[in-house]
Formats: sequence, C-alpha cells, structure tokens
Amino acid sequence: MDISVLGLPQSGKSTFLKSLIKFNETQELPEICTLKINDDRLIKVGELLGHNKLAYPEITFKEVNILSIKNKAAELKEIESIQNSYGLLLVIKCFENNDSNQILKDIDEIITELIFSDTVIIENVIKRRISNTKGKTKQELENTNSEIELLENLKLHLGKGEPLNSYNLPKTELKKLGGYNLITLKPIFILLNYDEDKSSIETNDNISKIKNKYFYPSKLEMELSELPENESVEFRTSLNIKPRQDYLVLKSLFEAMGKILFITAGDQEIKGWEINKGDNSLIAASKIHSDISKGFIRAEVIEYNTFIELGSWNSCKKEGKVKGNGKEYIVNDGDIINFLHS
Ligand SMILES: Nc1nc2c(ncn2[C@@H]2O[C@H](COP(=O)(O)OP(=O)(O)O)[C@@H](O)[C@H]2O)c(=O)[nH]1
Ligand SMILES: [Mg+2]
Repeated sequence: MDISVLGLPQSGKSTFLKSLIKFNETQELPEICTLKINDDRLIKVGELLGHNKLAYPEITFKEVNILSIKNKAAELKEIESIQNSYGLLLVIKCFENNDSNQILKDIDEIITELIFSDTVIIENVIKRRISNTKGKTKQELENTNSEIELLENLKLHLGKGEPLNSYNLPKTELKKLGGYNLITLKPIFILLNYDEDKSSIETNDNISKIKNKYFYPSKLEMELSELPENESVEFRTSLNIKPRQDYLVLKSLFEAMGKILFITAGDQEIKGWEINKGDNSLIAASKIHSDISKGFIRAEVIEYNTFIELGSWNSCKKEGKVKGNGKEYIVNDGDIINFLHS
C-alpha cells in the first residue's frame, strides 16, 4: 500500500519517517520508505508451527511537499504522486506553541488545498465530456450526462469545503470515478505530531472529534530509536510513552485505510496478505496468484483465535473448525486460509 505523507513545511514529515526507519536527524531519507507491519498474529502462528519464516504486509511512504512548491510543473508532479497513492497521511505540527486552534487551522489549510486540486480535476473532466459528444449514440450521451451530473454534485460538495470521502456514494457510482484518482476520495489519516506533552490537545473537544487520528511524538521517537533497548524503555516509562509506538501507528494507519489481513500458514512461510475490509475469498485468492482465483474451488478457513486455541490445522480439522467457503465468503481480519484450486 502506497501512502503519501503530506503536511505544512516543518510539520515533521521527514522526522516521522526517520523515526520509523530508525534514521537519525542527519541521515538523508530515501525517496520512498518501505516498512513492514510486524503483526503479532504472524509471530504467534509461527510459534505454533515451529518456525519463524514470516512475511508481513508492507506500507510504502513518500513525502510530498505540495504546500511549499512555487513551480507549477513540480507541483503537478507532486499532485500526480498523491493521486497514484492509496491514501494520505497528514502530519500536523502540535509542538512549539501550536495550540488546538492552530492545529485545526493547519488541517483545514491542507484539506482546502486538496479540495482545490480535486475541483480542478473535476472541472477538466466536465469540460472534456461536454466538448466530446460528436458521433455518440443516444445511450452514450445519456451516460455522459449522468456522469456530468454526478461530477457537478461532487463539485458542489467540494465547494462547501468538504472532502469527497464524506460524500455518500453508492459503490456503482464510486466505480465510475475510479479512473480520475480524486485525492479527497482517498482515506485520510491524521498524525498529530506532538512534542512531550499532549494532554492539552488531547482533551480539546474539537481535536477529539477528528477521525482517524493518532498522537505520535516523532522527534522523541526518532531519538529513542537511537538508544539501546534498556535505556529507551527507561525513558519511555519516565515520559509515560507506550513501547512499540512505531508498530502501533502503522497498525492504526492500516486499519484507517480500510485494510485487513488474512494469513496463509505453511511449513515454508507464514504470510499476512493485505486486502480491503469487505473483500471476498475470490479477491483474497487473486492476491496470491491469478491461477488460484481462476481455478478457485474452495477456501478452507480457520478463524484466527480458534487456530491459536487449538494449535494446528489438524486439530482444527478434528474439531470441525475448518470451514469450507465459496467465492463469496467475506474474509475476516486474521482468517487463516488454505485455497483449493484446480
Ligand atoms: N520539538 C519538536 N520538533 C520537531 C518535532 N518533529 C519535527 N521537529 C523539528 O521540526 C523541524 C522540521 O522537521 P521535518 O521533519 O524536517 O519537517 P518536514 O518539513 O515536515 O519534513 C526539524 O528541525 C525537526 O527536528 C517534534 O515532534 N518536536
Ligand atoms: Mg521534509
């Protein structure tokens, strides 16, 4: 999953990424940072199967700087990069006197910029559709008109200062918009980058209403990642910061992006596969290999907790806990699946 990291200049985007990849302040970030989500569930399955050949889902991050660019061509390139990502992570400065009002203003400034980009994209599509009606059949013209109507409605929504992900679109309509890569249709995760004390912002009513947010002290995490384990544990305790924040923030982001994972558990490898919440077993199969989805026969599924409780595929089988499911089965987070295919 590709994530664009956005924010105002100096909000801590690079520091956040450095904390995740365990770089210090002076090291230069690579253009793209790839991180594994070391999901505990894979480790547990590995312990039961007696090996630790684990493959985790990955997230790739790219820092994007649309709000500090003056050159139009460079800005378009950055916008395109955001359009091609799956979702957005906004890094919001919550240190150096940035109070709740300023924090909300900063979020608003970024969202407004994204709304502006989407409005331009939509206006261009509408223009193209209107000017390109020659030689079209009656049916094609009707389709074009209904598409234009939808786009006009979306434009009105954007005009009210609302991102498109808050517009209630039926799935069929969403499909029509797939090709335009509208930015505010993507899921947005807000990283509140605080310094040492988050109590005043955490208790603020307006801040607590923000959806998909995570309080994360980037600079502190970057510094702590340089310390030996025992010292960092001591510091964390004294500062009241939970351990494994880097893992927890990735997991929280994964969820906020609407993702879940299913597990394939073999002797050679235990692997977590990323899918969207609500995906069925046929889609899950296609993630592994198109041959498996093409020749799909059945998905044998064990619920994660049951597997951990009973300890092996065989004991689950004996207890009747392996369920044979068809293509339409909606996969649950953590499901352990064996696909049968021709
Ligand atoms: N005090 C404090 N400074 C931070 C924090 N995060 C980043 N900074 C500092 O803010 C400056 C800009 O950070 P940087 O990550 O380069 O911001 P970017 O422009 O968004 O990539 C640097 O001097 C960082 O050390 C933080 O959580 N607390
Ligand atoms: Mg930076």
